Amino acid sequence: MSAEPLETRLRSATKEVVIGHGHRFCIIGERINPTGRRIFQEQLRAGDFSAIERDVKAQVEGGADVLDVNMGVPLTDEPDLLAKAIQLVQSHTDLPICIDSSVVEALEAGLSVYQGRALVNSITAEDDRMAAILPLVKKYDAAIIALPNDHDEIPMEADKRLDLTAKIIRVATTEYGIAQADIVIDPLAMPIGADTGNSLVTMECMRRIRDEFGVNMTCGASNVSFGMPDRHTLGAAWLPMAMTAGLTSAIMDARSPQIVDSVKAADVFLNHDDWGMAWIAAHRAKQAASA
Ligand code: THG
Repeated sequence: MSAEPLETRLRSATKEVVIGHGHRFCIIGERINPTGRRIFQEQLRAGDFSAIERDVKAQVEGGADVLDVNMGVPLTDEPDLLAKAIQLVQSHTDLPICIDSSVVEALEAGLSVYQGRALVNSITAEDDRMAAILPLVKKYDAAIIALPNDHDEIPMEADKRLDLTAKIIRVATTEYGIAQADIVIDPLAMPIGADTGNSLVTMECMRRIRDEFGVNMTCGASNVSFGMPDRHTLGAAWLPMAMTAGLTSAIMDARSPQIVDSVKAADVFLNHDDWGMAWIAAHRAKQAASA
């Protein structure tokens, strides 16, 4: 027996995005993230936010539905930086935001300035993380990404990830009053370069989480190709497979036409794009842009 498929609603001040099993895949642009970008880190430390404006534009043009915003720069006031970045992003786009931080104070600072209904990224199954973050999610009426791991250890067995998913959903709904539809599980995409069996475990988790709980799922799609050559081709193959297994959104490189097009083509074949209208509209927009 399969659980009822749930819908997660995110909003900016003026626009709503629905994540759901019967809907077009939700592309969350990963780019506004200084991890591994030394120059961007230096700019942010110096108060130069110009790269953010460029990253917003490139991802909106590339087809992002939501933008992830992470300001994890070492030795900075992350709450202040994240709040400023969120206000800046909202002044340049009407796409909803996924607020990405491991620092509770930064998540709260981001939520306090955000206009709309945000996606908070993320909690784990650890009781102290849930206790610190879920009251904020409730207070600000946000949705939450949850990772089925505890004490910084990523379980490699699907059964363990399913158990932790069940725990998170039970605690968030019964102890913190979060709607199950607002819990987005990250089934933990791991680099294929570390173990080529990783991807099958993740996809088994996706199928079981969809069938048992009906919740939406997202993951860091770039993780799967980390350390491998030709990352975009791997991402373009992996995402449609994951979509078939129940993945309904991903934090991904929205600037890559190869990856974005493969997702949009898969939406057509999964019957998530009525009459292929979105596919045709995107094609016409590309033709108009190149004319
Ligand atoms: N799950 C959840 N949230 C996440 C992740 C996840 N947030 C962060 C991360 N993983 C997803 N975001 C990114 C952002 C950028 C890159 C990968 C994932 C990336 N950066 C370049 C690289 O590694 O080659 C480095 C920067 C550059 O040189 O441009 O790929 O898994 N819930």
